[in-house]
Amino acid sequence: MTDWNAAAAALYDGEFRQMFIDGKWCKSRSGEVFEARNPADGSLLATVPRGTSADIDAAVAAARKAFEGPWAKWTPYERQNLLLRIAEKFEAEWESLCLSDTLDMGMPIQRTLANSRRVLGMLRFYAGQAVAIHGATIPNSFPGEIYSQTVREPIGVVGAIIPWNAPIAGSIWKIGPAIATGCTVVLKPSEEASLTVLMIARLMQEAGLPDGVLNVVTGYGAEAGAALAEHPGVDKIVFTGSTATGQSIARAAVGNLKHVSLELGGKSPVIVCRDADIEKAVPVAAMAVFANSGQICIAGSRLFVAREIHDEFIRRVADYAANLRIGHGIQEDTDIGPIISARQADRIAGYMAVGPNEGAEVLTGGARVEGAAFEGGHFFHPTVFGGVTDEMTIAREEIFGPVISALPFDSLDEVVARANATPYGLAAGVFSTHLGTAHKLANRLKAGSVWVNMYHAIDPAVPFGGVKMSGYGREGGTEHMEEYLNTKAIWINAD
Ligand code: TXE
Repeated sequence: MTDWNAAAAALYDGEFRQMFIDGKWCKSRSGEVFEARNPADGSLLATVPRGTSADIDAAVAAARKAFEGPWAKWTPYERQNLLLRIAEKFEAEWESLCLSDTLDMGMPIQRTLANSRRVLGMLRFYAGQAVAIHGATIPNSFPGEIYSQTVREPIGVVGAIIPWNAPIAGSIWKIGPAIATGCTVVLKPSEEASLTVLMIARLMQEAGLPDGVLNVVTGYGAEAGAALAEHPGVDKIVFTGSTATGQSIARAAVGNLKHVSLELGGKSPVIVCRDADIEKAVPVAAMAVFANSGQICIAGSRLFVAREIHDEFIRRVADYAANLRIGHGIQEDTDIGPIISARQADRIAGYMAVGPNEGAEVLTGGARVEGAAFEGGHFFHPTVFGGVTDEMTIAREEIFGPVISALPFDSLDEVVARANATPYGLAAGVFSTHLGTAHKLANRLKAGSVWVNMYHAIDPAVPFGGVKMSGYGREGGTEHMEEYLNTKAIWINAD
């Protein structure tokens, strides 16, 4: 059994960690640094370079040089092998990677460990895709011996900007398809969670990733992130984060008309019909929000429950919430870890205050967790609000914390209209034992993913992404490769 405390002490001890450009580990051009702190107790883990536009320039130049250099000559089979070697390396170092995430961004260690199936599966899925990319020979309308065919080409230098709430999966989702297709990457992790991404770069380098194919520039959004989004040497931006930042990235990308994929926020509905299997639905509906302390883009934060079963159902969800164990992510029995930062905690506290002010009733939680064991961190009791109406702030805005708004409904038409009445469209959940009802709802909900009698399922082979202001583009599935490829038509006159 792993002694996580001993492993944590050996992993980070406040030292300086360099960033990664052109296969070399380096400081920022300015020499500035910023601190990476453990959100569970505020302790210093490491300092990292505060990259700015000068570092982004160097990273983009390295990515371009690699894209046009020997990397372009790698066969799909060589890229496939590299991805498989990276997967092996990750598997061997999996506990360290997960521990790094837990220390740097607070996710309970049991949850990071459990993500392995998906992340290792992603790398192996992309390895399969690397050798499956191909064009077509297309019959045309020209007389004579004129042939037309398509070839798929890598889009070029990809700028990737990721948030702090899932650094391992978040970075592999951006880097994996780039390696599969032959692109190169400049990755800007969140300033709240850089350390695991740097570890990922080191493991990839050890697995044989050529210089310049992946570059990691640590730094702040307004400095390094904005410089990457507007850089004329970048062909595509892939971004996961808030809708507001996604809008600013899309604006910045207009300069050289770079391609853009955005995975943004949500206010996802979970609909519990009167014929739902309540026993099974309660824990799933609760964890649809409380997993990762509510810091997940797909959090099913609007819980619509058929009026006949509403009171009973939300009482059970509240009981379930009250029994979740809150603690440091490093403790193996923790269900609810810390919130990433004081800024995010203040946001959540604001919503917990605004709920009752607008007339919602606190059924459980509704406050920060106090006590010596929680000092230096930001912890909240999982919270369920009853008596919520659609107009309330807590029912409209993404909270990104452990907060459920329970809303009764009377008919399917009504709940579909209310569930869809949001600018977002990332995900939705349906609980029903009636096949027809489940199908009708799944078809009519405006969301990139709909889960029936389950939630949170994400798989390497299944496309994931949003509609409306939750963004565009898909990650996962063969669609994901399309995001990193251009199609070229080649005509041949054989006459
Ligand atoms: O997100 P940001 P933040 C939502 C959630 C959360 C809110 C704020 O509601 O409460 O966003 O979180 C970089 N140009 N989500 O501030 O700002 C930034 O450095 C280029 C939903 O963490 O979107 C980081 O690397 N880049 C979400 C990344 O963008 C910029 C996950 C995300 O930061 C930039 C996280 C700029 N101008 C938050 N400004 C989800 N969809 O999963 C910032 N960044």
